[in-house]
Amino acid sequence: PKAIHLKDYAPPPYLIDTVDLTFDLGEEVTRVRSSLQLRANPVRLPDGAPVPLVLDGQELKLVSLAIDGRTLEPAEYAIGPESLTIFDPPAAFALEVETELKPQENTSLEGLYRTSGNFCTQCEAEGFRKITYFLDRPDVMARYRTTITADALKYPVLLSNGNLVAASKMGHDGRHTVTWEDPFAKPCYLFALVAGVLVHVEDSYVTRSGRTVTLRIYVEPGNQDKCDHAMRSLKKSMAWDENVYGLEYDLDIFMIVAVGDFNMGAMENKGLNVFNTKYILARPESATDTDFLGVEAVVAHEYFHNWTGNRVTCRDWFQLSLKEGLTVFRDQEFSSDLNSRPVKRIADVQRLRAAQFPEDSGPMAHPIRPDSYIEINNFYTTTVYEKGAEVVRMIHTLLGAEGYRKGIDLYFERHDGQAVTCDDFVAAMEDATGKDLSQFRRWYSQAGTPELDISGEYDGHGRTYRLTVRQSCPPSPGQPVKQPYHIPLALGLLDPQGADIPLRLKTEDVPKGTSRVLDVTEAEQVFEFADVPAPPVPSLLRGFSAPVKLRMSYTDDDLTFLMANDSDAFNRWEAGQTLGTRLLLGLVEDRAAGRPLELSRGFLDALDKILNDPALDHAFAAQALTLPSEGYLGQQMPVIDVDGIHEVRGFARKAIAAHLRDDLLSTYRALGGNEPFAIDAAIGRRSLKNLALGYLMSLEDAEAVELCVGQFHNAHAMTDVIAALGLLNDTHLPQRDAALARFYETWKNEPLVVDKWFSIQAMSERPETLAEVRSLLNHPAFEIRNPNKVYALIGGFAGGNAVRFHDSSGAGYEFLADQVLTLNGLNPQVASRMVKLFARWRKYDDRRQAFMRAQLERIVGAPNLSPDVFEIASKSLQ
Ligand code: BAL
Ligand code: ZN
Repeated sequence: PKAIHLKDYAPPPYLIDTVDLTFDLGEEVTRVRSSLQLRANPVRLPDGAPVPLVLDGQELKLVSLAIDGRTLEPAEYAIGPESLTIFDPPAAFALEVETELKPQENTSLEGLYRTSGNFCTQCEAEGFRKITYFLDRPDVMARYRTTITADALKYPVLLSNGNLVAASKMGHDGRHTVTWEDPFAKPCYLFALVAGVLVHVEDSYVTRSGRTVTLRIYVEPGNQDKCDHAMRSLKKSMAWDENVYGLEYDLDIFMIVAVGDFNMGAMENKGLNVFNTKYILARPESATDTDFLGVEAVVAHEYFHNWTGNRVTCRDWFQLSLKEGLTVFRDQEFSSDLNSRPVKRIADVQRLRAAQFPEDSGPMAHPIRPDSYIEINNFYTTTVYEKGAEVVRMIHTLLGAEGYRKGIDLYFERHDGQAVTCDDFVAAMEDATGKDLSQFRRWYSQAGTPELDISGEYDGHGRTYRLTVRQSCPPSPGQPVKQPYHIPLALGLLDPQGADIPLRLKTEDVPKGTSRVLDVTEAEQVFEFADVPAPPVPSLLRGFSAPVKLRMSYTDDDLTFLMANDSDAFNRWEAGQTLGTRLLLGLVEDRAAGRPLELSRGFLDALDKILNDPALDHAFAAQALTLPSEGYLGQQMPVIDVDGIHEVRGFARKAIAAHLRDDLLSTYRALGGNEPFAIDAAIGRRSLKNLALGYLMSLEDAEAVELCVGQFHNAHAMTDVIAALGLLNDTHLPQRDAALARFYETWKNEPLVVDKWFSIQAMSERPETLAEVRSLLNHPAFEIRNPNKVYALIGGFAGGNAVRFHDSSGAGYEFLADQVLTLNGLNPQVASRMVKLFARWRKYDDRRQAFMRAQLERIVGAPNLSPDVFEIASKSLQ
């Protein structure tokens, strides 16, 4: 497979103005007729000189080909494995292409495929070429008209983008036909078609300018009662986008279809979003609070794409973060406005650190705008998405809300209906505000997580405080040396009483607030504050104002002080995590050196204060009482001590539980009411209650077990049931197997709940887990063709169970490689996600490295490797 480079971008030689598609859906063969109106691109070919037209196409059978009504002779075109070339087309012409495909054999879930007997499409990034020959690139934008003909009984619902313009009744042949028309030009990756037996729930929304939009969510029969939350989330998204961004929906109908087989979370096709059921279906009995928040965020994300992605799209796939980073930032802000802002920020930063930081320091590190790729599907990464969102957030921080909004308005004024670049976005931000973002652009071109080293010095005579800020960024593949970034450093200074000090730089006449953003632009920079009455404790990178690693020589007392006093809630949490990380890593060393383990009294007291602070938001308290994850701890070590981290973290949990047992019990009892479900403060109560139960269960005493088993049997909300089941799942108690059996029996007809059942078992810390996971592969409910099942069982084990996956026997690695090779032949996108779990192999000890390397080599040497898997496995070995 060959790499594609950003530097080689050239505009398309031909443009397509209109696309008229006719689908004849069949059980054996589906026939697609495509009529395209094409013309030479004047930008590319100013003299109109003829060049061959090369259309993309994969796994298609060409039936007929005509230009302006004339069937082409075989000498006039050539078919390659992935293309159709027409040697000498006119400057403007109508092209008719007829192809046949077999969606029922399509297990890749790209292009047109079957799910639960229905037809469905996924075209981003390059799936449209599996439907018909086309210029499958996002800078070719056309208006689409889609006609679908199918058996009226098997496929009563026929959907495509835009507005329904014609529908026939069932004919004598038992078939019916509909036509959809999308008035907005779009790239082909936003095309969608759905056909099958579906029911829908309907609502409507009146836009700010008074237009009524029909809203429909289509699901398989039996799921209608699980759509309320998604529909409410959609309406909230529509209102939020009007209020915060001034953006209104633009078609008469907005449709969502939820399908059970889907590689991604969801897809923003124009007017016809297709969703993984996981992000639509939610009822309190069968979905957790996390699921509810996920539905809200993903519904919003896809809806927001209507402007950031669809109306203004990407020129090429290197610009993916243009739409994804921006849209993730938008959905994060939406969720923050609807729920608790600090708790959301903590969750987003945890996610960034858990997935993006490792990616950014490993073999797959790439800038948010990559320079090259072999398979674009491999670049739907946490870097492009989550770090991309952080980059947009930093622009928001540097420009302020008002400046940012001016930039957004200019971006749409300039680029509505266009396919543009990340640079166009930044230029709009600059031009609207006058802010120079030239150095800031390095965030788009440099990979790796920058590091900030900060030290502070207080001068009592001069009442000044000097902060020295040094920045650096480690090398990443292809980028040995990095230039300094423009980093917004939000900070405050706390006086000995814990109050914020007014902040005046020595160069300023008056203080500018008590929390402010400094522009860090140099490799080393000094900021000197005046009128500082006593040695302060600095609160740095407030709200995690930049995606960097911060090093500051805080004492344990400083951190405890910040935990208790910082006016920035994120940094209160962060101080606890920093202290917890420091203590746990110290214990890992103690264990390795054979020293006895002991958890610091000061830390226990600080946790005690949090647990017993009645003023604290419950959800925030639960976050603050959670120890840094095993994955995060591992990232801080030069060689990850998997077993040491697992054991020490378990030890610390027990020590905390023993110290706080009575308070944990009373917290549990106070919050443990089996209250009716609501998506509000009850989420926080449940998370703190289940955190308390988790600590208590680490002691495995009879009282805790009784509470846990009782909760499992009696709880109404799935959040509580799953929390209890997850805790039992790590034990060898007889109640464990009984609970798992009962859970399956209760929920065996709900695939999304069965996914939870698989993933819980895959993540058990019990030594038997790998054997159990192997046998679950043969469970009747497991289906390797279904991505959600793979993510739950195989992904749950290899990605969510460090201590068992990295078992020193290497058996976990062999298991994962076996699954990757099976999936490679079925669904390369899913296989590639799984092989990524090997990417960090160099972070482990020699023995584990050797085992993982051997499995990667085995994968790279396997026959018929997809470009998806090849790219990840080979880059991991480099
Ligand atoms: N565009 C792919 C799915 C998403 O990011 O919304
Ligand atoms: Zn997206």
